[in-house]
Amino acid sequence: MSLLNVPATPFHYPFAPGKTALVIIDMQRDFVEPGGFGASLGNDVTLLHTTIAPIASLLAAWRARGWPIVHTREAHKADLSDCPPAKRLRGAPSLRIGDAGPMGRLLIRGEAGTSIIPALAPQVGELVIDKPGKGMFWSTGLHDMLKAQGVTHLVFTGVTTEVCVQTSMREANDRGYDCLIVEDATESYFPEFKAAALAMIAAQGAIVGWHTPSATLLGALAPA
Ligand code: C5J
Repeated sequence: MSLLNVPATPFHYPFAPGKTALVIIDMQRDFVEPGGFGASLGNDVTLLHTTIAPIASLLAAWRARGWPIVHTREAHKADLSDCPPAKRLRGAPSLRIGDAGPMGRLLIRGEAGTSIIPALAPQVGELVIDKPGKGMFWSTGLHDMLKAQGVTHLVFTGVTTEVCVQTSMREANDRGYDCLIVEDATESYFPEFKAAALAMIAAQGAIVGWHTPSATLLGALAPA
C-alpha cells in the first residue's frame, strides 16, 4: 500500500488511500441545534456550526472516491439500561438524558434529536453507529466492522473535540489505528478546550495522532 504524506502537526501524516475511514462524530441535532442536549447544559450551540461546511467537503471527497465513512450518534436505549447514573446524573442541566425536550427524548435512539443534521445525512452503505459512551468503540462492535473493511487509518471530525472526538481518537490509537483530526472540522463549546485537545493529541511526537486543516488534507488527495 502506498501512503500519501499529508502535511500536518507535528509532522507529515501517513495517509492510506482506500484504507482510511472518515469518522464524523455526533453531528446530531441534539448537539448542534437549539433545544437539544448540548443546549440543555447551557452551551451556545452556534459555536459548532463552523464545522458543517468542512465536514461536508470531506464527506464529498470520500464519497467521490468510494472510501469508508463512519457516522456516530450519541444515543441510548429507550429504557436507559445503557446510561449509568454516573453519566445521567452529572451536572445540573435543564433536562437530563432521556427527558422529553422539543426534539423528543434527549439522546435516545430513534428520537428526532439524535438524527444527524440534514447537511451531513448518511447515505446507504455508510456505517452509522449508535454509541452509549463518549468513545465510539465502547459497546458498539465498530472495531470488527472496520477490520472487516480493511481500515487501518482514521480521519476524525465532529463534536465535541475534547469529549467524544478525543475519547474516540484515543480509543482508536489504542486499537492500532493511525489517526488524524481535522482542525476546522471539529469544534467545542469551549474554544480553549479545543485548542488544548489538539495540542495534547499531537504532543510528544503525535502521542495520540496528528492534526491538519481540511484544505491541506483535501489538497493532498489525488483527483477522484
Ligand atoms: C458531549 C459529545 N459533549 N458528543 N458529547 O457530551 O462530545
